[in-house]
Amino acid sequence: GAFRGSTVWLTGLSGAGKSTIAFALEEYIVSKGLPAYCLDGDNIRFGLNKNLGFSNEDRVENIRRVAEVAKLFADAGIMCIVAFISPFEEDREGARKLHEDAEIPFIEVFVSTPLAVCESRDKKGLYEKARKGMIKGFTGIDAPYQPPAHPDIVIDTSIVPLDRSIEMIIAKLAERNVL
Ligand code: GGZ
Repeated sequence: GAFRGSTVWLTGLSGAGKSTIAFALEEYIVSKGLPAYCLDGDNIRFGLNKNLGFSNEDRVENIRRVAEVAKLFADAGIMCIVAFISPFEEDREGARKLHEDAEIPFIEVFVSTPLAVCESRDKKGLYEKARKGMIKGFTGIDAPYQPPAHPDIVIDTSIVPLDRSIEMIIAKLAERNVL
């Protein structure tokens, strides 16, 4: 089918592999000559959302703004790939509804890598700090993560190789006539 803008929404714990999947998907789409752009903490939390921290309230506002920005990118004809923990089901459902009301395709990918695996990776040493109480309110340790009830795709990166996870997302996009 013809390419149209869409949002691919990745949710999961810190260290689950959201960013890795997001950037590999972006690279794949762009290599096909199609427009894609990732939104993540690095380009949102240091700019648009630099007034927000990690309280529940701030995470809700973080995700609300990210959903609005993703909708704008998708409406402009770009595949917007979103990689935030987005721990609350209500907020992800809000993001989905925002897109569906505008008839913009929205695909939720639950990066379900278990906490034990994320914690063993501990790329930035944040889990260790959270366990020691040096970071308060860390997702999965002393702040909640609500798994999606109805994700479009589930990927456990401790089992599924990166190229296979990209194939799964591409197949779903094709099924939705987005690609
Ligand atoms: C969770 C935190 C926290 C707390 C800082 N809890 O591995 P990272 O470093 O790069 O990914 C985490 C990122 C999470 O930001 P999000 O904007 O995705 O979160 S949310 O969707 O809940 O708004 C982690 C780092 O920020 N980080 N403090 N307390 N992750």
